[in-house]
Amino acid sequence: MTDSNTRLSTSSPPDRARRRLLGGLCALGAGTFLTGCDRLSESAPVRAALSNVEQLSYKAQRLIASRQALAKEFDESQIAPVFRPNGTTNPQEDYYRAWVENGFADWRLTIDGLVEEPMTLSLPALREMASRTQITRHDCVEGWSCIGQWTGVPLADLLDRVRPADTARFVVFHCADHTYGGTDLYYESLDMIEAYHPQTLLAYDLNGEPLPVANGAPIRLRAERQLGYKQAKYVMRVELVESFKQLHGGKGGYWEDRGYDWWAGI
Ligand SMILES: Nc1nc2c(c(=O)[nH]1)N[C@H]1C(S)=C(S)[C@@H](COP(=O)(O)O)O[C@H]1N2
Ligand SMILES: [Mo]
Repeated sequence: MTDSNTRLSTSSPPDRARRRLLGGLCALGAGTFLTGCDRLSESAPVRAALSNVEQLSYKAQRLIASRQALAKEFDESQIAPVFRPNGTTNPQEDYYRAWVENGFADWRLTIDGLVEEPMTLSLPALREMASRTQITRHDCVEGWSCIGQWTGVPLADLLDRVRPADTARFVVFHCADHTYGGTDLYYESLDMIEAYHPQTLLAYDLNGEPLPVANGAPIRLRAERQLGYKQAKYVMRVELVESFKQLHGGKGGYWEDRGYDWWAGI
């Protein structure tokens, strides 16, 4: 927990997302307004327009700030004895069975798509990176909740390493499992603000132990301000995209393709 506290004050990942977004807003402002001369800016209609812009950017800031709010974190005494598994709990795909058999020794995470430096990382390489630990409540739309402690790599740190292209707007998580034996692989997606949020992790430990197969071994996404179906398990590949229209059903997630909302904010 000390780790997570210091991390928050030192590397402040939300600032990175904020800078990206404010950078965009400022660029817009610069092109439109900073060309005018002082005299022009004193005229009443221009002053009104400028003040509207100020209000707009204030609202945008408020919006960004609220999107950076932290999900509630809990006390160790509140951790559930067993973290209830749901959806796929034991993937039967041959490649997955083989990974389980050799303790994920030849498992690799791929990060690619719209990035300057695509990467593949082993589990030990992920574990060597700076980590964050958080105790949070998972809320499934089926009407149950569960509190667990997650440890993993902040997604922001991984994104910093691969350097997203300016065109990247979403981060897609491709999973190893075909849910309920169907033909579609599970997948999910987040926008860049959610991806850079300090509580968004690729988690490898649950309650201080390696993540069990039932809960998504070897790594699963934790995006703590989103509902359960966003918390992709068995993540194999992280892909940065401009749009998810071309993927699977085009709605940005396995359950979204089946009618759930893409925005699953709690
Ligand atoms: N790969 C994959 N991820 C998934 C699912 C799944 O079936 N496959 N189910 C989702 C749903 S609906 C929930 S509530 C959570 C359950 O996570 P848990 O098994 O750790 O409780 O995982 C989500 N992520
Ligand atoms: Mo769920």
